[in-house]
Amino acid sequence: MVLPIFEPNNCSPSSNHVTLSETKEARIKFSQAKVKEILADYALAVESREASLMGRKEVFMGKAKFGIFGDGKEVAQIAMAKVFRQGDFRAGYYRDQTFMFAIGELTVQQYFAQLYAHTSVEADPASAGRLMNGHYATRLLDEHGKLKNLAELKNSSADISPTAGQMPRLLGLAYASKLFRQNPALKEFTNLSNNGNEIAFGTIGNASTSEGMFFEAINAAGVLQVPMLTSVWDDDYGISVPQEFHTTKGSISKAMAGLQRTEYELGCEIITCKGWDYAGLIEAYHIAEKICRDEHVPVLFHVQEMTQPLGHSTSGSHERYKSKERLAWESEYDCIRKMREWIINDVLILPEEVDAIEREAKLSAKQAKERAWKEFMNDVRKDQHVVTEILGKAIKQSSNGRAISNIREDLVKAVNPTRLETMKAAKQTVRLLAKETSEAKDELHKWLDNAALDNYDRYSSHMHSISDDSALKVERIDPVYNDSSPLVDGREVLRACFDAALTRDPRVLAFGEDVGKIGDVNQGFAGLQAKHGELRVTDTGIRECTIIGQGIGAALRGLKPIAEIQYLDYFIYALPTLSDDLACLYYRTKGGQTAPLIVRTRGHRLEGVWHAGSQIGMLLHSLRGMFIITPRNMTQAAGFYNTMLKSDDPSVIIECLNGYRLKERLPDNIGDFTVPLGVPEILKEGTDVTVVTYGSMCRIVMEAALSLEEFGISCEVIDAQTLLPFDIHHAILESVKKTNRIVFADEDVPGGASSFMMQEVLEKQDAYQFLDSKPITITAKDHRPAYASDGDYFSKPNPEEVFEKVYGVMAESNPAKFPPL
Ligand SMILES: Cc1ncc(C[n+]2csc(CCOP(=O)(O)OP(=O)(O)O)c2C)c(N)n1
Ligand SMILES: [Mg+2]
Repeated sequence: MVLPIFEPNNCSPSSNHVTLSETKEARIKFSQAKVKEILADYALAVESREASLMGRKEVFMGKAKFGIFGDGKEVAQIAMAKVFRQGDFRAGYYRDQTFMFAIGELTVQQYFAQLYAHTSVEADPASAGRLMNGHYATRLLDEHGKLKNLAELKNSSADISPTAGQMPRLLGLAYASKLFRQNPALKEFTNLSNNGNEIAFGTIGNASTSEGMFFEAINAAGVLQVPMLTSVWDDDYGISVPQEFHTTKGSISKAMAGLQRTEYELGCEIITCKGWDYAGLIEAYHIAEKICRDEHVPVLFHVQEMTQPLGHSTSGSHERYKSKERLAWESEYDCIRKMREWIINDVLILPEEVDAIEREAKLSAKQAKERAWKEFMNDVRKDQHVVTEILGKAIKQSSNGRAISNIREDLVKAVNPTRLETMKAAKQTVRLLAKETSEAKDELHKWLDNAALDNYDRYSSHMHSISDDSALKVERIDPVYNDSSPLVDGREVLRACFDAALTRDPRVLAFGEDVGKIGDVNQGFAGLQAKHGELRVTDTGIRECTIIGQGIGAALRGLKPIAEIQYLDYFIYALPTLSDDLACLYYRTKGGQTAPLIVRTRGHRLEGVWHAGSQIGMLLHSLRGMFIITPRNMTQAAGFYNTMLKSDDPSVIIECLNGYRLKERLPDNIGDFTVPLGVPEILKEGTDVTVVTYGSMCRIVMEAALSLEEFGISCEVIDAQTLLPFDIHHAILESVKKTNRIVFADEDVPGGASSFMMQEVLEKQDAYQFLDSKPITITAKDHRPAYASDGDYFSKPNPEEVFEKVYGVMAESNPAKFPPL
């Protein structure tokens, strides 16, 4: 038997659907307390709508750059908030203001502070002015960067703009509940979970359900059986594009009907409801909550017949693309209008009383908006006042007084001043004062120095953890060996490291394709599922994007996941979530949230186009905010895993695909030793030329260096070890001071990571001034490697090529000693 799709009986009656316990007649017998609650809900809906209306006006008046609002979605969000409890998490999108108000995690004042881009955590706790309006988040970390007691809080993970980008993370937030409920060793972490009772609430627009991430996440939730309650706010449009272009059968609940659980098969529950039906929504959300929270069954909650009275955003009007009929329908079915009618007709409240509630709600929104603007302006004007005063002095003290006076006048005249106007005025004045000395000039320079620090903090800080658990603060612990330390396959070094981590800390877990039963395709986890259980070492479907999301959500909730992407070549499927969500999480919340996920993968070289990837430049360009770690062997990799497991920063660790069977000595302290980030290792000392490389290329370069030695060329070979961060103490500069020549070698495309390293060393470390020869890069060809050993040899740098290129550098500087080969 197929369990029917739930529809509350006054939403869309159908004889097939489950009838709910209460009839409409029963529901309208309201207690006094209930009436109070209904009226408070109505007031909130009206206040939120007013915030949207005023927000739009603020943009049109030039007080904010852009606005996107939650109008037309208010009532459903109030209903959803009723079943959102302490410990629960939200992963949603830009329409959710009313929900955030309703759970008490956003004030109208904070809402406007974000609209204005007020760069203060107190004013805009979600993003400190870094994100455009409508991007919500609660602060999960305290001021020291430590996780708060999440089980006691109502939590929202931090929104991103790419539509459906919240879905992978949502899966992970729900997955954590399953782990907390089913793994007895996690019961002690009462600050993280109450026995896994937490629901992960997702919201997504109807059009965005077309994204692959949506389907991937919903399917995975059905497979995993996790408490993920995904609401689709369906207003029939995605900006200007109507439903028929988005969804098969014009309805996401119809399209997903095959996921519906049955008496005999696990699956998802699917519930539909109308966005204007307050009572129906409340009832339906209670049903959804029970299924999700108690049974850990994922629920897809399709809210239909929503409207968007103000149009998509401030970027254009919806009259351009909605028909007159549609606009008339939207006006009639506006959820606030419908709720008002229901309150008057069914709850029997007098229209005058409802009017009074509306007036009060609107006034409250207006006052909050005004407070937000006042505080924002006070903040911005502080600097404006200081600079106008200094410029005033400069006018008197400078021979360029007239020009400075013009600059000052423009600054004073600015109606809604921004920081950039003040900065521009200061910098233009500094130029005019360049040839003079004066008190005003000194003051202006002092102000500029301080402003640089303040603006760094406002706009560029918090790329990485600043807590005591920052990966950059993990100190080196050397590996320890004894005379009988065994020589084993590299994979066994890793396996021992993972075993120790799983034994040491119940929060550690690993998952990915083939990670569970066979212990990954290279057996780094061999036997560890049998030892530690299926919840700790786990197979997943082939779904790279949501493997990462699973990790992000679990890490946000205080666990220590290692999420595996089987090959670096398949990283591209995971990249959107890594780049848009994980890498910028700490930055976009200004330290409010972190997801210390370790992404494990393997790359560099083995066989063929899709099993020998080294797209490191791609990672460097898209994953700022994460650490990118490229160990040359499995011992270094193990040390880096130990480092990252101690930290609260996210990272990617790229193991050498061709290194698992090479012999390495197993350290006695396999679970304890650590390798610090950003500290290169000199693999071979030399005096003629410095060769900087990393990963699998270390062995190739070493082989070439030994051959070069025979020809009288002394190479200093340096393993960068980590690319982000890169050589934080400038060890490579010291080497260049000695050799005066430098070569960067790797397996990425020309202009990829080798160029990154070159910029780091020549520009950032200023090594250019010590060079006697042209700096060069040795890279793979422009294409990915062709198949088989010859394909590898002719596509990627080989020892002979490294020999010839380095020899060429020496030949150029001393042709007599090093004649052409
Ligand atoms: C990946 C991605 N593609 C395109 C956009 C631009 N965009 C922003 S909102 C939107 C429409 C979304 O419609 P829907 O999901 O129905 O949500 P609604 O705005 O209607 O609530 C688009 C195309 C985006 N933000 N992200
Ligand atoms: Mg829509």
